[in-house]
Amino acid sequence: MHPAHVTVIFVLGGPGAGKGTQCARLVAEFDFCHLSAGDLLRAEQTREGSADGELIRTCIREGTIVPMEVTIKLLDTAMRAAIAARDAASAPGWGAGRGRFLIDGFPRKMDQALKFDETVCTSALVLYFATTEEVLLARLLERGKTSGREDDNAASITKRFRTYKVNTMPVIAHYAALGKVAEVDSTDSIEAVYGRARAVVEDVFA
Ligand code: UP5
Ligand code: MG
Repeated sequence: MHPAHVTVIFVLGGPGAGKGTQCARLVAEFDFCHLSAGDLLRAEQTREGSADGELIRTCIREGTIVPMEVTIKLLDTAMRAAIAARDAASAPGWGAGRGRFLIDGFPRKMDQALKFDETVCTSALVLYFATTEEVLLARLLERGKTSGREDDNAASITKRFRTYKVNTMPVIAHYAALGKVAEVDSTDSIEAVYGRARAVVEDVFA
């Protein structure tokens, strides 16, 4: 996709940092299409006839990263479908002729970052939600009481934290070196964090 037609913001941060929560708030106020890589993978996992269901289930439970070809194809397809649906609508919504995407929880490994930049499009910004592991753990265990997510348990959470440190933090460092990272402290209340996130987004699209 040509960068002239699409604007992508990657939304990163540790497991439970509030990526999904803040993206939901941002799309309610700004013109964006929100795509969560984790949600797309969970939908593919349960899709009838999917060849990757078992692989995805195992990776998510083990907190490891699904091979990039699977995730990039899901994202690319979802982006194209969203643009087509928007263009077909009688009153086009988000993006005003330009595809604007919040891509949540991706890329979480350098190979994915480089491949996406090369084959889909480059990102304008990385919105990075940062907080401590203690805060992340408390949020995930609390959510695990009702979420039904197979990875919201102590054993999977430990593995997710390790993968995040080993694979995803270098991605954030890579984009920081390119001057693309806006870091937002996500320790405070949802409302307070949103105030900071919206200021970043407003700045980009002012
Ligand atoms: N909450 C949120 N913000 C709060 C705040 N400020 N104060 C108090 N509570 C707050 O929030 C988590 C919980 O915290 C919620 O209960 C919320 O109410 C509360 P949420 O917004 O869901 O956080 P988020 O960062 O989205 O957490 P999530 O668990 O979704 O992050 P992960 O990055 O772990 O999960 P994701 O779905 O992205 O990926 C899951 C797995 O898929 C990965 O582990 C991996 O195996 C696989 N995957 C890939 O292989 N490749 C990919 O590219 C992407 C995923
Ligand atoms: Mg999420």
